[in-house]
Amino acid sequence: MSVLAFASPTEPPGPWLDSFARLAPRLELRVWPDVGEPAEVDYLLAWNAAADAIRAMPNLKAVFSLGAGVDHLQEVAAELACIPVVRIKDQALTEGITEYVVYHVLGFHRHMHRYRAQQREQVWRELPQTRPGDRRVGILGLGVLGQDAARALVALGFDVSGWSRTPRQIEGVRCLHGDAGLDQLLRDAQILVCLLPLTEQTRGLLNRARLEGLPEGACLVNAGRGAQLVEADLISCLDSGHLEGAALDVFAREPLPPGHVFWDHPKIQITPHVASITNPDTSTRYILEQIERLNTAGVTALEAGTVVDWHRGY
Ligand code: NDP
Ligand code: OXD
Repeated sequence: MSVLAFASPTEPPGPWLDSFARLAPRLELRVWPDVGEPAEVDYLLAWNAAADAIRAMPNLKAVFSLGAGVDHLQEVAAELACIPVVRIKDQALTEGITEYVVYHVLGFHRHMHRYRAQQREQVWRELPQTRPGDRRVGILGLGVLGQDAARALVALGFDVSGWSRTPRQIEGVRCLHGDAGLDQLLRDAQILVCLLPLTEQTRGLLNRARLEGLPEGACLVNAGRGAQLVEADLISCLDSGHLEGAALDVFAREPLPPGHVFWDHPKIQITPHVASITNPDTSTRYILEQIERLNTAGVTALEAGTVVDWHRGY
């Protein structure tokens, strides 16, 4: 019987154990640090600070990140060089992100942030209504999530550009890459959406120079990772009026510390890293399918695009 362990100091194991017990009764389930003999563990489900567990388990056949991001495993990337690390690719997760992005893009597009400010001042004033085709949205990251969000925005009629590391082709989307592509996207984007993974290249990407490169009055939606945004630079661009609003789901420190300047900022909307919450039931099915592929046909049979390449960092 294969042994699967769960390791996360922040995520409750209960829903995952229930899903695995129901869908894979032949797997033996253990929860870190009470895993008995660590050498017996075949597969690890890891989220946030699972480095000790990974270091303790010498015979892992695969590590599954309990989310789409794998930056939480970067500190053990060297130890994971010979073990496939698989991230979640799940329709429920993707739908959640697309809903979050569409919600905020529509909100900024229809000036809901400005109407909220007017309401606080008891101001009755009509703001101009722009057609979606005249609203330019830029998406940083055209992977599983960025592509889905881009397609949904195109379907609503928005003028959508996207940026990736390598060239991409997506119908209806102006696909850009490289430094010149980023400059072009920022120059145009009235609403900027970040769905990038956190890597050495994307850390601090949204700094003052790049935020100032956005058109006057632009808005930011960040559901990638908090460390991609230089927080003080966002505040000064909002306070100077260069940017009109920001919807932030991810933060350099999570939970966002009490008293942080973001909490009370009138131009910032905060959600607690819930743009999409990993669904244990559908994700368990995905993980079991990958375990089956690994056992029957080896690492190369794992779904393309979900196995982490530590050279590129995601
Ligand atoms: P993917 O790996 O499928 O896509 C990543 C995209 O980012 C790709 O298009 C990739 O380019 C691009 N990219 C990476 N590095 C660079 C770079 N240096 N320059 C330009 N483009 C770059 O990831 P997902 O779409 O599945 O997820 C993206 C991120 O979303 C996750 O890593 C996580 O941080 C975040 N996330 C947030 C959630 C939340 O609730 N807030 C939930 C789930 C995920 P290329 O196409 O060339 O490879
Ligand atoms: C993430 C996730 O990577 O929740 O943020 O999947």
